[in-house]
Parts: sequence; C-alpha cells; structure tokens
Amino acid sequence: MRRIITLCTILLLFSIGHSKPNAKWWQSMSLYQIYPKSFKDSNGDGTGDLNGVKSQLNHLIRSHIKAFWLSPIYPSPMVDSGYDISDFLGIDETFGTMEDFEALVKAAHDASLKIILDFVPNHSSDQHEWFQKSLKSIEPYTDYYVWHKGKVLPNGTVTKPNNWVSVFGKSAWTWREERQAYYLHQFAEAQPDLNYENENVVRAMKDVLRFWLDKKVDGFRVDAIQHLCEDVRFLDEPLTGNSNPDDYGYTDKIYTKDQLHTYEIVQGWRQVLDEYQDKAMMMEVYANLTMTIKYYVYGAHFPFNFGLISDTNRDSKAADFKRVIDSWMLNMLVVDGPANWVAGNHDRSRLVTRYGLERAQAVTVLTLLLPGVAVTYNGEEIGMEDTWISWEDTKDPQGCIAGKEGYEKASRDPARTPFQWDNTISAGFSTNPNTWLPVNKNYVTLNLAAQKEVRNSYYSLYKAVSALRALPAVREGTLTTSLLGDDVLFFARFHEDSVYVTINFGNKEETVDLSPFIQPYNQSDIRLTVYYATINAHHLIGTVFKDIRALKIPASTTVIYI
Ligand SMILES: *[C@@H]1O[C@H](CO)[C@@H](O)[C@H](O)[C@H]1NC(C)=O
Ligand SMILES: *[C@@H]1O[C@H](CO)[C@@H](O)[C@H](O)[C@H]1NC(C)=O
Ligand SMILES: *[C@@H]1O[C@H](CO)[C@@H](O)[C@H](O)[C@H]1NC(C)=O
Ligand SMILES: CC(=O)N[C@H]1CO[C@H](CO)[C@@H](O)[C@@H]1O
Ligand SMILES: [Ca+2]
Ligand SMILES: [Ca+2]
Repeated sequence: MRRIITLCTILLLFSIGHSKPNAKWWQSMSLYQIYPKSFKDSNGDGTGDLNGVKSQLNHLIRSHIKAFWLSPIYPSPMVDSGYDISDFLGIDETFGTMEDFEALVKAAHDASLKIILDFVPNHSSDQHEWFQKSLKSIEPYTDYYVWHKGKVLPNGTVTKPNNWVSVFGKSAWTWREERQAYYLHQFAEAQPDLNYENENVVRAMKDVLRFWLDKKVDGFRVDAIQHLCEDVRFLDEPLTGNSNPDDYGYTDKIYTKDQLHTYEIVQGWRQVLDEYQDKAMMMEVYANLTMTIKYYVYGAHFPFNFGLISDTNRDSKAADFKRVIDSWMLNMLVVDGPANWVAGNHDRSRLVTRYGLERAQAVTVLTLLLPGVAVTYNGEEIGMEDTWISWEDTKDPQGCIAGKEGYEKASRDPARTPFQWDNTISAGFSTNPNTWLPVNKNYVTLNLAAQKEVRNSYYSLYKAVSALRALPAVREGTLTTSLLGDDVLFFARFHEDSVYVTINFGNKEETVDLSPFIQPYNQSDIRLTVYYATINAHHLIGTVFKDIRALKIPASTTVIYI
C-alpha cells in the first residue's frame, strides 16, 4: 500500500471512519432533496406530487442516490410553500393521499432507497387546529404557542413585547384581538411558533415523529432547528447597528437562536428515533461552526454543513475552499458522526448561478468525493440555473413581504422552478403548459434527456463522479487536502485504492507536482489515469500519466485521477 507523507504546513490528513464494521446507511449516503411541488406532476394540474416522485425513482437510482428527502408534503395553506403545516399527520391533497404516500414508501424501499421526511417543529400554520383552539384559550391548547400580553408603555399604550424581528422581516409579534395578546412567529405571520416550554407540545411533537416512523420512513430532516426555543424572559435583543427595525439583521439573536433548551429537545427526539431501528435525523442549521457541531453531540446524526453555500462563492480562492473543508473535518475528529457537504437547497440561488458553470462543477465534485454524506438539491445534477420570476408570478412569502421593488432580491422562487426533464411541454414536468411557477425558458437545451446524450454535460459529470462513491477510497478512505500554489486545490482519498482530484480555480493553466503525495515515489511504478475532467480538459479522459511531477491543469478545470 502507498503511504502518504505529511508536509505539516501544506497538507492535512484526516483519518476518518476507517473500515467501520457496522457502517450505517446514512454515514456515506448520497442524499437527494426533492422539492415536491417542482419535481414531477403526475396529474396535469401544474404542481408536482407524490405519484410524480414515485414515477421518477429510476432517475435517482441511475444517479447513484441512496436516500431522498421530501420537502413538506403535509396539509398546508401554502403560505410558505408547505412550511406552514395545518396537520402534522396528513398529506396535502395537492400532493396526493396517504395511500399514495404509503405506495411511495414501498416503491422506494423496493428500490433500496431510503425516504426521509421534512420535520418542521418550530411552528405550525395559523390554520392548524391547535392554533385555532389556542386562540380561544381551549385547554390543553392555551399555551401551545408563545403568547405574550405585550409591554405597557407609561402612557398606557400596549405594544409589542420586545424588538425581536422575524426571519422574513418585520416584527416577530402579531396581535390577536380574540386572545388580547401577541403571538410569536420567527417566520411568517401565518407560522406561529410552538411553545416548547409546554410539556404537552414536547410530547405531541414526539408523537408526530412516531406516527411517521410507524409508516416506515427512514428518518427526518429537521427544519430551522436553531429557532426552536426562545429565552422566556422576552428581553430586547442587542442592536447590531443596522438601523432598520424591520430587517432581520437589526438585532443580535442572543435570545431567539441556539438556545440550550433547543439542544435538549433534540436529544428527546433522538430517543424517539432509537425506539426504532436504523433511523436517522439531520438538522438544518445556519449557525456558527461551534453551535452547529454541537448538534452531533446532542443526538443528531448530523447537522447540515452549509460551508459551500455560506462561506465560499464565485470569488473564493483555493485556500478558502481548503479552509471550509479542513475546519469541518477537524471537528469530525472529535464528534462521532459523518461529515456532510451541501451545495444547494430551495432557499439559495442555484449552484450554477452562484458559482458560474465551471466552479459549480468543481463544487459538485467536492460534495461527491469528500468524506461522508453528499447532498444534492434536485436540479443541481443537471446544473439548473435560477429562473427570473415576475412580481405577478411570485409565490414565496419572503418575496411578497419585500414588495414589488425588493422582491427580486428576497424571493427564493428562482431556485424552485420545475425540474427540467426534457424539451417537451413544460420541460416534461407536467402536461399542463401552466405550472405553479414558470419553467425556465432554457429548458429547451438544458434538460436531463439532452444531457444524457452528451459526454461532457453536467449530468454526465454528476453521474460519472457519483459512480466513484462505490469505491472503498471514497466510501471510507482517509482525506488529504493541500494547496498547490495559489489557485490549485488538491485532495486525495486513500484506502486500499486511491482517488486524486486537482481543481484549478484560477484563469490560467497550472503545472503541478503530485509526487509528494505518493511515497515511495517510484517513477516507473506510478500511473495516474484521468477518470474525469471538466470541459477544458475533457479530451484527457482515459489518459495515463507516468510522470506525475508535471501535470498540466487547464484554467478553471477539475481533473479526477484514479
Ligand atoms: C404612547 O407612547 C408611545 C411611545 O412614546 C406613542 O407611540 C403613542 O402614540 C402614545 N399613545 C398615546 C395614546 O399617547
Ligand atoms: C457562536 O455562537 C454562540 C451563540 O450564538 C456564541 O456564544 C459564540 O461566541 C459563537 N462562537 C463563535 C466562534 O463565533
Ligand atoms: C519501482 O518499480 C519497478 C517497476 O515496477 C520495480 O522493479 C522496482 O522494484 C520499484 N522500486 C521501488 C523502490 O519500489
Ligand atoms: C432550507 C429550508 O428548508 N429552509 C426552510 C427553513 O424554514 C423556513 C420556515 O419553515 C422555510 O421558509 C425555509 O424554506
Ligand atoms: Ca399534480
Ligand atoms: Ca421557536
């Protein structure tokens, strides 16, 4: 076996998950996020649905996906695309019936795919029976939500309890005459926060988990977890210096995010999962690294790693990417959990739009070949781009609240348009020419069917690189990262086999020497074969290099060697 030398300053070696005998399915899975409204419409009403998902499981299997999570499919007035749930135990009729859901679970399991649901514990819809009863102070629902009588000013006026701002902008408090009180909503007004100080709520939400686990789902992706609990003193949060009290950034979130009680609740959910076998829980957390990693300790199988969304962009240097990778991996040495890499979701601009095509491909290679879990948002495997949406077509509350002038910056709709399957009507997403959000006009050329035919398409890259995930080196090998000059990031995965990747983020050709990473270096012995290369070096695929001391990497190009 080849050994690796450690050049302390330029090279970090992570030894993770070495041949774990009882490796669990979630530790090295390729996880696919399905946004159900936009994946596949089976009945021609212009909105995606569960039968649509079921009809396309083959696409997941061919793409080497092992598990998929569905954004919310529960009954909802759809004020926030299903994240405003009016019944935690049902299926919204837009998506189908409970029978359709059960059939999807069965079809997924028959295909050896794991199915994961979105769990949205922070809030319900204001149309939920619990909230309607809470409004009327009907027990036991009176304190199911966070109610506050408000602050009484010296002149007798009652006003909002404090300066807390909603994630979507404006006050997080809304007055209800019926209750003569304010309720808290960290998101839209129609999304009242549940009160986790109330043991009945804690119990009720655990029962929600059991309900779906009994339906054989394999786990949960937990939404907006860091907003779960609030400090019950309801004090003003310190100001940040941003002068607009309607901006989420107006206050420093010391009382409304990352509260210790939140972690304790998560621990309770883990106990529920452990009543079953082989179930996984992953958290959506946009917090600093310390607060994020803490979820590993408190029972989550993993919190999503958004480093490639939040900390790098189209201007980042190779060193920035290395820092994002190394900082997460260093934490993996101390927690018992798999690393994971998320490059996109329905809240952020599309990967290609954020990074540009060539860098997006590099990021896709990173997510697929770094250790642990790879997460793909539907459409990213074909390099879908943001779609311009008119004010009239805007659906996202974050866009609507921002108004006609500001919606383009605030709306998340551009990343949520229908999946582009082929070049037929509505991109093969629906037989209906009118879809819930318009289809991107580029579907005529940018679609899955077309990309399957082309060797250097986004999907060909995705599929070829995904196939490598079956190799021991990628499944459970160590990771080495290194900078080769200012612009080239190198990483390698080693087990009995090896995979090497060079990414040139710069705009000129670079020549690199990979010999330090392979010892003892024996020139007549070592061969690197180009397994895949992005567009500027595509012609090199299959080329065998014997002299690895001077490999040429074209500008803006990713090359994978085995
Ligand atoms: C009471 O004081 C608040 C804050 O100074 C002011 O906005 C409000 O108009 C006052 N109300 C009355 C009835 O004077
Ligand atoms: C992370 O956030 C927590 C709480 O929000 C804060 O106490 C801590 O100082 C932060 N750590 C870093 C490194 O910023
Ligand atoms: C180098 O490779 C050659 C040819 O495979 C082999 O004969 C030789 O023993 C190797 N030398 C070392 C030091 O591994
Ligand atoms: C990525 C993600 O799922 N974000 C969701 C977080 O929670 C809010 C409120 O439920 C949603 O609006 C986001 O879409
Ligand atoms: Ca439909
Ligand atoms: Ca909350």
